[in-house]
Amino acid sequence: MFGFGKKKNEEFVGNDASVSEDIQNIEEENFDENNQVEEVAEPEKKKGFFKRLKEGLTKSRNSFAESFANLFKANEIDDDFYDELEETLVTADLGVETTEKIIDDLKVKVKELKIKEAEACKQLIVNIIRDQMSVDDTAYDFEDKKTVVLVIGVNGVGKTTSIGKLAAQYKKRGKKVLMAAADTFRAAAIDQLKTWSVRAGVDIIAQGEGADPSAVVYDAVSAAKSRNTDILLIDTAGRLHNKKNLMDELGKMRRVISREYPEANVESLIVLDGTTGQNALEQARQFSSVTEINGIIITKLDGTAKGGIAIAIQSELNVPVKYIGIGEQVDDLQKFDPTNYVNALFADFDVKSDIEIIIDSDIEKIEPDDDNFDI
Ligand SMILES: Nc1nc2c(ncn2[C@@H]2O[C@H](COP(=O)(O)OP(=O)(O)OP(=O)(O)O)[C@@H](O)[C@H]2O)c(=O)[nH]1
Ligand SMILES: [Mg+2]
Repeated sequence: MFGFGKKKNEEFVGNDASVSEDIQNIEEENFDENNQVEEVAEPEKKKGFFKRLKEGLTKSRNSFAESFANLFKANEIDDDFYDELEETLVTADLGVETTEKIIDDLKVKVKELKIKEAEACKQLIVNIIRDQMSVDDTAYDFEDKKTVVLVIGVNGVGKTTSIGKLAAQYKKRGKKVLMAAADTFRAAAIDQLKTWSVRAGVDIIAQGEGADPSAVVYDAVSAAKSRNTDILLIDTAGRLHNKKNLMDELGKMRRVISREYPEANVESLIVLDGTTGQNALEQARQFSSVTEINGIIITKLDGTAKGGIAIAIQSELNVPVKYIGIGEQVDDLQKFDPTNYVNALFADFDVKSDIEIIIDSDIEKIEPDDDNFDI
C-alpha cells in the first residue's frame, strides 16, 4: 500500500520510502480538512497571455518586429533586400538553416506570384514562417492519457518552475496530478518543488538530498498507480548531454518507468531557455541525439526581443514546441500556438498605423495574375 498514510518520522527503507516527514508537514500545514490547498495570493490581475507575449517580444527597439519593418523601406526585391532579410532573420535567432529555407521558399513564391515590390512580401514571409511551426493535432494527446512527464534540460532553464505551472494548470482542469522530486542533487531543489506543490495544490513524492533519482521515480510511479493519478510530473537535475553518468541516470529513470508502469504513456519534455538563442537549439539537438524527446518547453520569452528560436527549433529538429513560458507566475506558461506566436512576433511591424497582421491562410490560393492581389 502506498505510504501517504504513514506516521511521521517513519524511516525510509530502500524503495519503500514513499513520502517524507516534510511532505506530511506540507500537507498538514497547507490543506484544510477538505483537502483544499490554501489560496496563495497571485499578483494583481495581469494582461492576457498574448498581450504579454507580444510586449515581451517587441519591447526593445532592436526587436525582430522593428528590424522587420525596416526591411520594407526599400522598395525593390533585389539582392540587397534578400541579404537584409537574411540578416534580420539570423539576428532574431532563427539560425542559418531555417533562414535559408524561408528565403528559398520566399523566392519561389515571389516568382510564382510575380511580386515586384518588397512591401508585398510582408504577408508572404509571415505565412512562410508560421508554416515552419505547425504543431500536430496529436501533440497534446498525452494530457488526456495516464502519463508520466519527464522534464529534462540543462541547469537553470526553468524545469522546476514549468512543472509547477503545468501541475497547477492540469489540476485546475480536473486532472489528478502528482509531482516527483527526482532532482536530488541539492536540498534546495527539493524544497523549490515542494513550494510549487503547495502552490499548485498537488502532492509530491520526495526523498532526501543525495537519494537515488531512480528510487524517487520508483516511489512516484508506485504512488501514481495506486492513486490512479492522471499525470505524474518528474523534475530532474540539470544535466549536460555530454556528462555520461547523468545521461545514464536519465536512461535508468526511463527504464524504471517502463518496467514498473508499462501501461503509462511517457512524455519527455526538454526545457530550453529562450534567451540563450542558438545555444538552446544546440542543447535540444544534443539531448535528442541521446534520448527521446517528445516536445519542447521554451521559457523566458519575456526576456528576449528575438523569439526566432521557437521557429528554428520547430523547423530544424522536427520536435514540436508544446509550451512557452513568459514569466514566473502560474499562468505564465501556455500551450504554443504558432499563429498567435507569429502575430505576437510581428504585431507592431507597422508602427505607423498600428495594424496587427491577421494571418490569411487563403493568401497562397490567390492566382498569380490576379490584378487585385494586394496584401
Ligand atoms: N522571466 C522568466 N523567468 C523564468 C521563467 N521560467 C523560469 N524562470 C526563472 O528561471 C529561474 C530558474 O528556474 P528553475 O525552474 O529553477 O530552473 P531549473 O531548470 O529547474 O534549474 P535547476 O534545477 O537548477 O537545473 C527561476 O528564477 C525561475 O523563476 C520564465 O518563463 N520567465
Ligand atoms: Mg530545478
